[in-house]
Order: sequence, then structure tokens, then C-alpha cells
Amino acid sequence: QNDPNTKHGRTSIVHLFEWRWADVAAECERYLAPNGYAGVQISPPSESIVLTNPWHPWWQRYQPISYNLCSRSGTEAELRDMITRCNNVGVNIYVDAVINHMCGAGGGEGNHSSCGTYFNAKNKDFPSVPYSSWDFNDFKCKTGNGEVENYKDIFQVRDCRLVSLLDLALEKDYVREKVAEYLNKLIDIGVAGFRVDACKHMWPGDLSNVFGRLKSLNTTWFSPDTKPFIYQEVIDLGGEAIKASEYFELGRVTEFKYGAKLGKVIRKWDGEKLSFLKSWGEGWGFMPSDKAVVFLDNHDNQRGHGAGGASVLTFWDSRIRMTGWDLPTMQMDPLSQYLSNKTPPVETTGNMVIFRNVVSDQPLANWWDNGNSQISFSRGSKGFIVINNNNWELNETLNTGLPGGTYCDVISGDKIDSSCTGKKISVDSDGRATFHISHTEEDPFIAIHAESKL
Ligand code: LAG
Ligand code: CA
Repeated sequence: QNDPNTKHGRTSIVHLFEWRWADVAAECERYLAPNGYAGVQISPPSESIVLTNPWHPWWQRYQPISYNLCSRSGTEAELRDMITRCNNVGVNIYVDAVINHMCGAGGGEGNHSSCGTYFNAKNKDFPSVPYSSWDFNDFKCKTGNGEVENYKDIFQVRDCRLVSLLDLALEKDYVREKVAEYLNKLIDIGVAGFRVDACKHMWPGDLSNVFGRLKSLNTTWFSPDTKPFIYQEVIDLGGEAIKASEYFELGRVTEFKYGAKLGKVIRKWDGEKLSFLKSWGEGWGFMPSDKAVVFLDNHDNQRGHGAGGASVLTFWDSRIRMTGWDLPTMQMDPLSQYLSNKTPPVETTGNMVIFRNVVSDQPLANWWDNGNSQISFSRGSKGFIVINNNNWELNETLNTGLPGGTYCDVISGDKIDSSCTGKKISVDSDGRATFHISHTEEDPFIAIHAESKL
């Protein structure tokens, strides 16, 4: 359950937040597979409430009404088609699984749900699962208004309502079985694993029971007895009663400190400098690598929800964000994209996803820095990167660790056949090369690797 089950040595996944299934399928074939993406995290596929005030907000998808698979991303048939097509090109699908709760207590009564299923939030009646009032935690929660009020009290956090969302009694065999049925149905369709929403609000023992009921992955695409990848959303920035480490034995955990800290370094807050990244890793107070899923930002902190802190870099900071993530696509809010019913715009960069795949088994080497925010390093003899995050030019001759030859810089261009549309870097036979990066360049980095050799 710690293994993401990725294929072909791929190492990065992308969250296609709120994308329609038909668009995800096309993106897997057109862009993600050719550019070495390992997988996609999709928005919750379960039936959700449909809200009108505000109108159809993105967060309505975090309010399940049933485990029927029609959502505003598409029908069950479209979901199945997408999973099949992505798997066929080696791109895994990870489902955002909302299992801590159903809709908000004030969600009303009626058929205002993504498949048109009837429910009554006041009576806690969700006949399409079915769940009834017995299946919720209100009898366990000890706060006056039934809400989580104090994050220092682990009982409240797990047994009371998170922002008024009806809290499922995951201690009940019946509820565990219904949740497991939902996840197993997705496994049968072909998903590779789950991002489990709001794990801080569920007892590790309950999760362990639910995960213990999960089947092995579909053998059309995965080898026999492969377990689903589990990554649990636990926001642990320190200072609360519940620790990410409580969840380590169940699967991986989202490492929110990673993006918060890297954002500070790149923004140079608190006297941080890129040169400090020489020791970047677990020593900075992060969870063990083999337990972590790291990321820069997520759908919540991009939108001022959840946690992360002001330092987190998002697509709004495109110039200073160093990643293979899809900047042009994210420039428009995905919800607007959905409402305007347009297929997302074409992505232009992904070269660093390939870089990461090429260097993934190689150690950090050839570190250089200017004592400030100009740095360079190699990953063994497979890849080399130079970054200028100072307000002056970088002009250096550096050890790249790479074999001699001419390389195409994958930041400023692409290697196409044997030519390069960007900067060319010549590495001499002892591995040294000269670099110039102006601080005014739009992307003040250079990256070369074994597969960008001309
Ligand atoms: C998550 N992780 O633990 C998701 O990443 C996050 O996006 C979800 O909250 C949350 N847990 C519950 O699944 C989102 C919004 C909330 C929103 C909630 C339910 O960030 O703001 O709450 O989804 O839609 C909204 C209103 C609340 C209201 C509640 C219930 O903002 O004011 O109380 O709905 O009606
Ligand atoms: Ca709970």
C-alpha cells in the first residue's frame, strides 16, 4: 500500500482537479503518457450534492450523497472509459476518496445531487447507499454543537463534524463495508489507488479495517496480488494533537511541510537561501521519504482553503515555480473551465517530469552554490540543473557530472530528433560546462539530462 504501482519507471503524478473524465482520457493519451507522467489524481467520482448558493462551487464535490459514480466530471460509462484508456497508455488513476462524511448537515432534502438521487440531510437519510441516522457519529461527539472545535482534542477531531459535514461512524461494520464496496468497485474498474480525504478526522484503527477489506488491483493492467496505493491526507504542520506518523503503518501520508518550506526558501522569507537546500530532505523535519507524498500546492491551498500557509507556491507564482506542472492549463480556474464546457488548453511544459524519471535512481552530486541563491547540482551522471534565484547574473563554469557532449536545455526548449529548440550546452570531456543565466530571464534555470543529449 506504500507502492504507487507506477509503470515504465515513471515518478510524478498530476492532479487534474475538476477535469471531466473525457478530457482526462484524452490528456492521458495526448500528453501525459508521452511526457512520462505516472498517474493522475482525479476529483471525487462519487455522487455529490449540487449547491446553488454559491452556484456549483468546487467544494460541493467533497459532500457525498451516495457512492454512485455519476459526478459532474461525467457518467460512470465515461469514468470507466477514461480509466481503461489511461491504463492502456500506462498512466495510473488515483481516486480522491471522500469517506469521512456525507454532505453538510444543512444540505436540505430533495434530489439536488449529481445523479439526481433523493436524500434528506436533516434526517441523515441517504437511501441510495443506504445510510440512515444510525450510521453517523452524533451520538459519539461530545461538543455542544456537534462540530470539531478544538484540534488539541483527538476525540473531537475524529468523532465530531468537520465544517458541519455529517460524520460517518466508521467504527460500524456496516459503514466499513459500504465504504469498502465503493472502493472495491473502483479497484475492479482499474484504479491504482486512493488519495483518502480528511484522514485526520478518522481513527487509524477504522481506516486499517477498511483498507484491510480492499481487493487486489485489476489484473488486466497490474500484476496479481498488487495492493492499491494509499496516500492519506493528513495536514500536520506541527502543533496539533494528531500526528501524521499515526497513519504511517496504513500507507503513505501527504507531506504539507514540504511545499510550505520550499515556498519559503524560494520566496527568501525568514532569511532563507537556495544554498541551504544542499541538505534538503528528511533532516528539515519532514516525514520519512518512503512514507511521504510530496507536492508544492494542492487544490485547497491554491484557493485559500485547508492549510499550508502563505508561503506555498501556486500557479499564481508561475515565474518562480520550478516544476513540470501544467502552468498554462491551471491559469484558468478549473471550475470556470468546466462551466464554460471547454476542453482545457494545451499544456506546453512537462520536460521536468521526464528529467525526474531519467534521474530517479541517481544520488545528489556535484553541488555548487554561491553562498546565496544561485545553486547547481547533478543527479549522479544522468542530469544537471542550475538555478539563479538572485537578482544578479549567473556566469559560472561548473561540474555537471555528465559525459562530454552537447545537451539541449529542457527549460528553454525541447530536443526534437537531433536538434534543440532552446539553449545548447556543451559539456567538455571532464564534465565541465559554462553557464550564463540572467536574473531577468522568465525561467532562470537550465536543466540537461542523459536523454536531452544531442
Ligand atoms: C478535505 N480534506 O481533508 C478537502 O481537501 C477539502 O477540500 C474539503 O473541504 C474537506 N476536506 C472536506 O472534504 C472543502 C472546502 C470546505 C467545504 C467542504 C465541503 O474546503 O470549505 O465546506 O469542502 O463542501 C463547505 C463550506 C462550509 C460548510 C460546509 C458544509 O465552506 O462553510 O459548513 O460546506 O455545508
Ligand atoms: Ca470523522
